Amino acid sequence: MELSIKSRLVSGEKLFGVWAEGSSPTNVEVLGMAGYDFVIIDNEHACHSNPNFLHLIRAAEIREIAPIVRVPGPVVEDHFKKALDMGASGVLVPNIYTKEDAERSVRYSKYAPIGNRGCCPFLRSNLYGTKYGTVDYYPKSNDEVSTILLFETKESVANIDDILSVHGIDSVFIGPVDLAMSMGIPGDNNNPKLVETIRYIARKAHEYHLSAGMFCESPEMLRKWVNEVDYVTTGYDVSILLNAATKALQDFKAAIC
Ligand code: 3PY
Ligand code: MG
Repeated sequence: MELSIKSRLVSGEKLFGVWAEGSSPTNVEVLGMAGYDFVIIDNEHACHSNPNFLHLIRAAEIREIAPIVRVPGPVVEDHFKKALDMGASGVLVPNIYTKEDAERSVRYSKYAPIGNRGCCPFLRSNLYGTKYGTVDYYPKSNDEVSTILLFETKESVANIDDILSVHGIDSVFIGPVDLAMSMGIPGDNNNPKLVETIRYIARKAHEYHLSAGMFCESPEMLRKWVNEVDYVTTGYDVSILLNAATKALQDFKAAIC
């Protein structure tokens, strides 16, 4: 990993991220140029194939935007290994329900003694052996890689103390979309039950000295949560392109009216 957001999160810096749902490295490069701190390459909902997300990680590095990969879930070790070995600076793990899910996430993303990630120092993540050598690479990787758990099920909220006491987790990310669905109130962003639950997750994260991030749909949504969360994602590459393209077309059409 070339770029780490871990120490920046610990220092309380407010960070802004964006999702890569499209599979274009150029999109990632441009998002870096726009000044985002991190990009989440979505391997849960989007359709990146493994060799392609290597290109997205490279594009992120060129523009110094930290590449985080959202793996499909906490169960399959291979998903973590491929993303991190290619040089992702962290993993976002969705569909967390239990303490076992958190333990697996740490086991697959951190080297011993914290986890049990399969070892090889000659990976791209260590610039093929040249970045930290063959001994220092493992502790350095553990220092730099962010293991971020996505709280988006009511079960994860019920088990929050068990989950957050697992050593090796770096951060909590709140997913209001699935969380609302899991609570039986899909799409109801202002529902007091959802609002209270989000507040509770952020408070708990801070109680465990972890940073709390959140998916924000709009600046208005961020205004509501700015005092409770430390970092946010602000949209998708594809929706940013769609909105800008729609507006540009409208503006040009307006010029000939
Ligand atoms: C959700 O809100 O469910 C997400 O996965 C996005 O953060
Ligand atoms: Mg989700």
